[in-house]
Amino acid sequence: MRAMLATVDMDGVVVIGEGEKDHAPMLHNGEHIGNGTPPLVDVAVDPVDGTRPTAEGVLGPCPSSPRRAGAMYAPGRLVYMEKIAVGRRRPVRGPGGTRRGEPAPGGRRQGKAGRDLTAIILDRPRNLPHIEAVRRLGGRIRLIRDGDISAAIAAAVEDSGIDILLGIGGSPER
Ligand code: FBP
Repeated sequence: MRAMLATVDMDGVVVIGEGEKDHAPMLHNGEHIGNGTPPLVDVAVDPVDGTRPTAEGVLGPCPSSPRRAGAMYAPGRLVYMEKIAVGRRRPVRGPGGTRRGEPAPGGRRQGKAGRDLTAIILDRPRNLPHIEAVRRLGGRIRLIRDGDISAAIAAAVEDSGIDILLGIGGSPER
C-alpha cells in the first residue's frame, strides 16, 4: 500500500492509520504519503468499517476516500470508544392512545420495553457488561464479529430489526 500510495498525485497526511491499533509497522497517524503534489488531503488508510471483511471479500465494508486537509475526524491516540446509536422512534400507537416517541401523559417518553429491544453488540470480552445489561432487561442480542458502523446504520434504519447499537468499538470507525 505504501509503495502504491507514493505514486498518487497528492500531498497527504495519514489521519486514520492502521499502524497503532493493529500493530502494523507503518502507515501511522501523521505519516506523509503521496508524491507531494497538490491537493492537500487527509487520508484514512483503512476501510470505513472492517479490514477483515474487506480482505475476505465479504459484502458490507466500504472504502474510505481522501478528504480536504483538516476535514477528517482525527482519533489521534484514542483507540477505542464507547458507542451508542439509535434511530428515530417509529410513531406507533401505544397503550392509552399515545404514539411511541411522543411524550406520554405525565411527561415521560414512551419507548420500547427492554424485552422488546434488539441490541447489536460487537462480540468482544470488553462488551460483556453491555451484553449482561441487555439480558437483564430481557432484550434480544445480535453479536457481530466486525462492523459496528454498519450496525449503527442498521439501528437507524426503520424495520431493520435492530433497535440499538451498544458497546466499545474502534475510534477510527466513529
Ligand atoms: P477495522 O476496519 O479497523 O478492522 O475495524 C473493524 C471493527 O470490527 C470495527 O467495526 C470495530 O469498531 C473495531 O473493529 C473493533 O476493534 P477490535 O477488533 O480491535 O476489537
